[in-house]
Amino acid sequence: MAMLSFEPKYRVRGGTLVGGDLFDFWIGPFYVGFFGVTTIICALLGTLLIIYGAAIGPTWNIWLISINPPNISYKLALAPMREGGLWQVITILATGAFISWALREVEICRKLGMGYHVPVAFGVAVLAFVTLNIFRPLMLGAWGHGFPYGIFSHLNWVWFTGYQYGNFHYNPLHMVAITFFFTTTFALALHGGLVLSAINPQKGQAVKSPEHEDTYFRDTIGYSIGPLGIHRLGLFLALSAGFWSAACIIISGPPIYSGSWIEWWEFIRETITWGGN
Ligand code: UQ2
Repeated sequence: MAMLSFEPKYRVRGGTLVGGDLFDFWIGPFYVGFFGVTTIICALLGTLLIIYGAAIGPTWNIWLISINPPNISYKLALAPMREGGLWQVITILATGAFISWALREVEICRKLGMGYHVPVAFGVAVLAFVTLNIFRPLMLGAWGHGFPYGIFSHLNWVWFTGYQYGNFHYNPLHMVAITFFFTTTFALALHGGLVLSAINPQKGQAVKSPEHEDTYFRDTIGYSIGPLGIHRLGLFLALSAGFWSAACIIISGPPIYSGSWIEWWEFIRETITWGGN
């Protein structure tokens, strides 16, 4: 079915989680819904506050603008607007916008009778953000542990946080996360390459079938995961990258681990005798 006739056919009432029929309409191609309204409100307000924060800050240099969290000494209290309060409000609005967006995706899935894979996937990205700026600061007892909203400033935060734990690349779950990121790009390169090689042939050549794709990999490595399987694998790899990223930063800090990740590996020398010292 052509897209132009498909869309009106499926623009039907229902599937909403909140608000019944009240926000059950489209603006142009965009479904609105209750969560479309909350997304716009949170995103617009948050963006305006970022611009306000830039306006009362020292620079309009796009690389240097930064909305900073409160000083650690404010602990988990609300800070004055100019001293991290803006960051706190913007963090709440950002989280509100992300969760609203995810729930709008859920409503669209329900409308179309589809699975919830896309909102679940987006939810893992939201989890990573919430872990960094809400869960971990809560665990450490101060909003000041969140990262600043700025281009260079967030890079400096990552640098600083990494060095606080010696060398973050020695964090075992950071290693797991990176391995998933690399494997994700590897799988997408294989998949993108395979699909283009089969269905985008030279002029005059026939489009090849999924059987060709399976056979290509059976001929090369004796195994094909299949045209459905590769997408299951891809989603698993990508979600795992996000999940273990959240896990590796949540274990960095009290009450879990506050030493150097380099020294963490000493447990192997201490618990296993390799016949030496
Ligand atoms: C495949 C298949 C696809 C694919 C790809 C494979 C026909 C169109 C890429 C091959 C993938 C394999 C063997 C898994 C590789 C494992 C890791 C961890 C990267 O078989 O089916 O469908 O796109």
